[in-house]
Amino acid sequence: MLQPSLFDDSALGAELGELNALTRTPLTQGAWVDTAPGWLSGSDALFERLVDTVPWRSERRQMYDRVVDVPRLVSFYDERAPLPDSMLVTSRDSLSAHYARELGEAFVTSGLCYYRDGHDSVAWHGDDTGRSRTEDTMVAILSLGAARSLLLRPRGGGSSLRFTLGHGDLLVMGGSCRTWEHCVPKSKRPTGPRISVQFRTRGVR
Ligand SMILES: O=C(O)CCC(=O)C(=O)O
Repeated sequence: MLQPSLFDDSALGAELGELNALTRTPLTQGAWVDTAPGWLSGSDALFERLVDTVPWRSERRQMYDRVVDVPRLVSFYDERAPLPDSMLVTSRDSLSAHYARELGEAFVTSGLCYYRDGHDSVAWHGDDTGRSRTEDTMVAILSLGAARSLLLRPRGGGSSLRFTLGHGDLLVMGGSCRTWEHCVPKSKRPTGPRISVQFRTRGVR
């Protein structure tokens, strides 16, 4: 059950903030992250709609040399698939317009992950399937619902950076982000549900 954010006023409808106020944090090897806390205000109603309307399925994922169950639900919309909510279209198009010059192409696919509670998680991994294995790209993550930690570390280990993401927060990984890995660890504290929406470019997973 989602505890609404004190700052969420879904009754007024969801509204996107300015992307000009993004904070960029340079990482190593030409990777970086942009963050915009509360980018989508009034997002709790969108969270509830997505819980009900998205065709969630369980996930198996290649982790090094094994395929393992991932404790979270997922749904993937390729570039031809209609998105389940017009607010996702608005968010994706706004990100595409903002990053057009730097990225050189649009965000076209949407991957949704549903962490039902603190037991759900995803282990360290990189988004390195397809073109992102060798090319610089961007992955924009819009977080809805309860806040969870997203950790980033250089591929192969090193100290990690922690971002706490929920209730409309935006985080964009860019540059050589393939040289970094990320994870959402389990939480021992009682934790509400979170949905992560990842917008990617063509041929990137
Ligand atoms: O939950 C998140 O925001 C991270 C999603 C993620 O790591 C992925 O699916 O690649």
